[in-house]
Amino acid sequence: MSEVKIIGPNVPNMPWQERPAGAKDWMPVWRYEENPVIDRNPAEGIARIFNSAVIPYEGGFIGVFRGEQTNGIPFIYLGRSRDGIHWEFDREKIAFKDEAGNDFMPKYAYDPRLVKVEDAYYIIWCQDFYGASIGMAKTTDFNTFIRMENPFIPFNRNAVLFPRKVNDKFLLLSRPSDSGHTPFGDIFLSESPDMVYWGRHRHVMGGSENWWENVKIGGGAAPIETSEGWLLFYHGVTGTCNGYVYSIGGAILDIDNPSVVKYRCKTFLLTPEEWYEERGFVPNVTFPCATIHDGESGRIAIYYGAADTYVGLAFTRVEEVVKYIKENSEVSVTDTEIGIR
Ligand code: BMA
Repeated sequence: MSEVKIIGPNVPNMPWQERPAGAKDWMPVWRYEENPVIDRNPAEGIARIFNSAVIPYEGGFIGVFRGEQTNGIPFIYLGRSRDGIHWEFDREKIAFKDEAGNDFMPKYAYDPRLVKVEDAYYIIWCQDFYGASIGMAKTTDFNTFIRMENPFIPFNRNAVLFPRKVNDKFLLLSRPSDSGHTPFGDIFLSESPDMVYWGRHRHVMGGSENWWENVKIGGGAAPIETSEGWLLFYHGVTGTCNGYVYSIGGAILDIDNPSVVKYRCKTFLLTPEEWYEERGFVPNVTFPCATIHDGESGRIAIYYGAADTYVGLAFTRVEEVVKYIKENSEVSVTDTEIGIR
């Protein structure tokens, strides 16, 4: 039995593959051998699906997918799967309504996260609100999707909701940005009593002196509650003469004060190496948006966008990844302080 525990439900049918023989055993994360799990042109009118989020639902899995339409504009599509690996997508994009039941579609929508909090499922994504900003919607049945008030003014991206209230408040990580490809960016935490009014903002962490994440970072998958704190998979970006490179990093946030970083891995956990990560619409991108995890076994499946073209799947065990993050932890003053000035 694992000493580090995931605090959360059991999902015994989650996708899983043991570390393949020969995979680098000094790294705690390994790739699914059949990657990518979603290929190009996955459905009529959609050229690419990537940067997408999935969740266990009714004995199987459901997800919200960034579908790049053949006109180049991204929207969110619903997908369903029995095994978390083979997906079927709705023909039409998700039809968002406002609270009065009128149609309320964003101009575009990308990088969705999907998080169950209490009795509802929340979708959080990036959309136009007079500039790139965060959109939110709520569903209880995956038939009706109600758009909620935009939590922040522009510019902001990479919003990630915590799966439960902390100190009786909903918590959201986000990354204030600019209107372009943003050559900077730290992760901040905001709290809300009602998912409408967000405030008491705290700095969580910024880029580090380690080069793989020295340009900017952003939230990835919804934090996983563990006996060591909130396990966060995030993306870290470096700049090269050929553009940005997006890798996956790991940190552990204090369970009651998640703006305090307890451990932060100085190395990436996964970086573009395979053809589907290095070659695509935007080369050299691994962009985590979700995990599925099993409390009983400690297994974690990480869903990540690859090269802005595919969806990849990687695996780890909570004990292994937490040990690696702790053993390779390097935290700065701005990581460990409460984050208010
Ligand atoms: C970011 C976002 C992501 C994308 C990444 C790499 O700014 O737009 O959707 O995966 O760039 O292109």
